[in-house]
Amino acid sequence: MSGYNYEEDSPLANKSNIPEKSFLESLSDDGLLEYIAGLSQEQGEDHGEQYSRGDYFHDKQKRQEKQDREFRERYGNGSELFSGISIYVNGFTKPGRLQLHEMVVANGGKFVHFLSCKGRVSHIIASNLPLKKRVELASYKICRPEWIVDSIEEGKLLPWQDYALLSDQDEIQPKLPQTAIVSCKHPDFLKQFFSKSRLHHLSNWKSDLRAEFCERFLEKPLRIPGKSEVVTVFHIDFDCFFASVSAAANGFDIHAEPIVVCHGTKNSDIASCNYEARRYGIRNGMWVGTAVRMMPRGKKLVRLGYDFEQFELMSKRFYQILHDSQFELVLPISIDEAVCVTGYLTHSECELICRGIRENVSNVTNGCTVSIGCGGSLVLARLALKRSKPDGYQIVDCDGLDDVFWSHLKIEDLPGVGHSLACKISEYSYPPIGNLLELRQMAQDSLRRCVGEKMGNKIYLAVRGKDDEESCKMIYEPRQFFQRKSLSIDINWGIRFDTIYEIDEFIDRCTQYLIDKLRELDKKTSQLTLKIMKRSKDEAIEPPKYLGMGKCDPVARSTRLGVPTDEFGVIATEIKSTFRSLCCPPRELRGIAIQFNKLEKTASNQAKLPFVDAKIYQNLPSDVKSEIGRELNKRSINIRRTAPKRINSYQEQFIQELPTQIRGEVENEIHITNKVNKTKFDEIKEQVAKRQNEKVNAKSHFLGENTILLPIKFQNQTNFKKIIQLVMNWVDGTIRSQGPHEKDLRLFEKYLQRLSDTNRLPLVLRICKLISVKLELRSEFFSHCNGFQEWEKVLLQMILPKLNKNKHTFQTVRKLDIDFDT
Ligand code: DCP
Ligand code: CA
Ligand code: CA
Repeated sequence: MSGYNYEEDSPLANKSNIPEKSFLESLSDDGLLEYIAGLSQEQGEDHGEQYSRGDYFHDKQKRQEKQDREFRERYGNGSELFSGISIYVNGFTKPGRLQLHEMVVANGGKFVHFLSCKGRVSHIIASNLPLKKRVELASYKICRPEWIVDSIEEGKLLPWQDYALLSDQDEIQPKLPQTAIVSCKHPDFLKQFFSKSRLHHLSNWKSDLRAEFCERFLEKPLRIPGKSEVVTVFHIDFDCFFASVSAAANGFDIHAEPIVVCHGTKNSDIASCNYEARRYGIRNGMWVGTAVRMMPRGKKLVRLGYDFEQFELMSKRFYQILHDSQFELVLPISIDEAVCVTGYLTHSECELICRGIRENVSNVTNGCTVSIGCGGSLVLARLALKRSKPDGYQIVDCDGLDDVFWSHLKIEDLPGVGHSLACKISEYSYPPIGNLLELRQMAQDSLRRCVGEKMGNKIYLAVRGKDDEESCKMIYEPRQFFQRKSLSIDINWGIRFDTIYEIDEFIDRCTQYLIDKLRELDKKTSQLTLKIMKRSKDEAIEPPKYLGMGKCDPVARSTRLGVPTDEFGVIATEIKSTFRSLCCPPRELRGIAIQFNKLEKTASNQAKLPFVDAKIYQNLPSDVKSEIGRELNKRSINIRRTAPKRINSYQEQFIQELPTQIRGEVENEIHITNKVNKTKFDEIKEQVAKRQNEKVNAKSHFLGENTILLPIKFQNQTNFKKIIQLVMNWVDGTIRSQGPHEKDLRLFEKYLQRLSDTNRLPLVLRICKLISVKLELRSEFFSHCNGFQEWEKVLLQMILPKLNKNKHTFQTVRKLDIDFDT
C-alpha cells in the first residue's frame, strides 16, 4: 500500500471534483496512527490489549466513521452515489485501498476497515481471492474495484453483478466435485465419460439420425431425384445451436449479451458462442479463459452449461418440421443441421419455404433461429448458408451468381476444406488468395497440383457452383451414403493408466461396449482400427485441462480379421495385440479410439447376395433410374463398383470365386506375393546364411523376464507388423517348394516361445491365425505341395500346442478349439 502515490495513481486526482488533500493527509496524527495500526491488525497482529477485542474494534470503527464524515464534509462533492453501501477491501487491489476508501467516502458510502464488524459490509472489493477466502466470504457480494471506478465515471451506480469477481472464476458455475470423477480404471468410467462428453453425444446423435433416415427409407420409399434432374437444395442450420438452446432454457435473451456454452472452467473449450460474443472475436472451440480475456473491461461473459436433453428435444422438433414440410428428401447432417431436397422451384417458392421453416422452427424452439441457404446444388446451398448467417436466409440462382457473392466467401467456407488446407491453397499463389472470387481464377491444373487430383477437382467444381461426383452421392444414393459403415468409441479424457493389465481391462470394456452395439445392429466387423494418443515428448505430464489429453502424438493401426466376426475374444485379443505393437508405455497413454470397420450384415450368405454394378447402374436411362434405385434400396441391394485390378486372368478367375469377405484380403496378398516373387529364392537363401551368422547374436535379443514392453526380435526386427510380413512372405515363398528350412523354423519357434513366455500370447494367436488363413486360401491350388504340408505341420505341431498350453489365458478357448483342431 505504501507504494501508492496519490497524485499519480488516484483516478480521482485528475478530476476537479476532489480537492488536492488526500485522505491520509486529512487524518489527525492520532487518527493516522490508528489507521496504520488498523491495517497491521488486518495482517493478523493482535493489538487489542487494554480491553476486549470486540470493544476495541467497535470503538475504532466508530472513530473511523467520524473521521470519514469529517473528510466528506470537507472534501466531498455532495454525491450520494454509494449511499447505503459499505465496502471492505480485501488484499491487493488497483486502485489501492486508500484510493478506494476516498472514492467511496467522498461519494456517500461507508468504508469498513475490519471485517469483524459483521453485517456492516454490503460489498467486498477484491481483485483476487484465494480459494480459502472464497469459501469464507461466499455469502458476500464480492466484486472487482472497477465497479467503484466505473460507477463514479458514469455518475450512476452500476450493477455490481457485472463486476462480480467469482463469475470470472471457476467456482461460479456448478461443477462436479472432483471426488465424483470416476477413475479410468473403474468399471463405471465409460458410463460417466459418455454422460459428460459432448463429442460422444454429437456422434451418437449423428449416427442415430442416420439410422433413422435409413429406416424411414425402408418404411416409405422416398423419391430419389434422377441425376439429370434439376433440384433445389436447402441447407438449414441452427444459429449457435448449444448457445441458443441453453440461453432459452435459462431465460437469457440470446441477442442481449455475449453467451458461451462450456464446462465452466478456464481450461475447457467453448462448444458454442452466440453472435454477440463473436462481436468480440470469441469463436467456437476457443478456451474459456481466452474468451474471458477478450471481453472489454466490465463487460460480462455469460457462461452456461450443457443441457443435452434440451439440445436433443429441440433437434427433434426441428427435424419434425422438416419432415412435415413436403421435401422429397430430408438428409440428416448433424443434430442442428439438415439438407433438404426438392425438384425445381422458382425463386419466390423458395422464399416462401425459407420463411415458413424459419418461423415454424422459432415457434417450437422458444425462439431459436435457423439460417437457410438455398441453391441448385449442395455446394451452392452450403455457401449461401454461410452468407445467410446469422438469422437469415439466402437464395442463389445459378444465373444470378455474381462476383459479389464469391468475393464475400472465404476458402474455408468450402465444404471439406479445413483451416490448414485453406492456408495451403491461399499460399500457393502470389499474392495469396483471399476469397473465392480469387480462387475462381486459379487454373484447374494448379489446384490439382496444390491439393491433389480429387480435392482439386472438387474445389474447382465447387467455385463454379457444382458438386463433384462423390458429394452427389448424398442426393442420388442417400441410403448407401447414410448407411452405417463403422462403429467407434473415442475416449479423449481421463485416460491415466499405470500398467498394461489395466489397459487390457479397459480395452475389454470398450470392446464389450462396441460389440453390444454391433449386435444391436445385427452386424459383424472384419476390420479393426486402434488409434491411440500418446503424450508428446515435450508436453507436461499433466496438461492444463484437468485429466485432458494435452499435446499428443496420434498413432493408429488397422488390422483385418480374416472373417467378419462379433466375437468378443477374437476382437479384444486383436486390439490388445495391436496396442502392444504400437509400443506406447502405459503411463504415456492419453486417449484411445477403437473403430470397427467394414460392417456387414450378420447373414452368412451375405457374400452371395446379388448386387448391381455401379457402371451398369449409372448407364441406366435417367427416367427409370430413380425408380430402380428406390427399388434396390427397398431390398437392401447394394450398388457396387467392381474395381479393376492388375491381376492375371488365372488369378482373376480364382478371385472371382471367392466370397467377398476374403476377396480383398487375397488381392492384397497377391499384391505382396507378386512383389517378392522375383527375388524370393535367392533372398531366402541369403537370409538363411545371414541368420546362421546371427544365431548367436539373436540369443541376446530374447528376453526371459516378464517385461511386456521390451521388444522381442525376430530377424532383427522388433516391429510386430514387419515381423508378420516377413513370416507371411516366408510362407508364401516356400509353400510351393520344400517348406520352411529347419534352421529358420528353430529360430521362429524360439521367437514364438519368447512371446508366449512374456505374456504376449495374443501375438502368437495372431501369427497362428494369419498362417492358418493363408493356408486355407492357398489350399485349393497348393495343398498337394510339399511346402504346404510342411507348413500345416508347423501350424499343428508347433504353434497350436503353444496356444493350447496357454489357452487358459484366453477368452477364446472355444474359438481356438474350433478353428485349429483340424
Ligand atoms: N459442437 C461441439 N463441438 C464441436 C462441434 C459442434 O460441441 N466440435 C456442438 C456445439 C454447436 C453445435 O454442435 O452449438 C452445432 O455446431 P455448429 O458447427 O453448427 O456451430 P453453432 O451452431 O454453435 O454455430 P453456427 O451458428 O456457426 O452454426
Ligand atoms: Ca449451427
Ligand atoms: Ca451445424
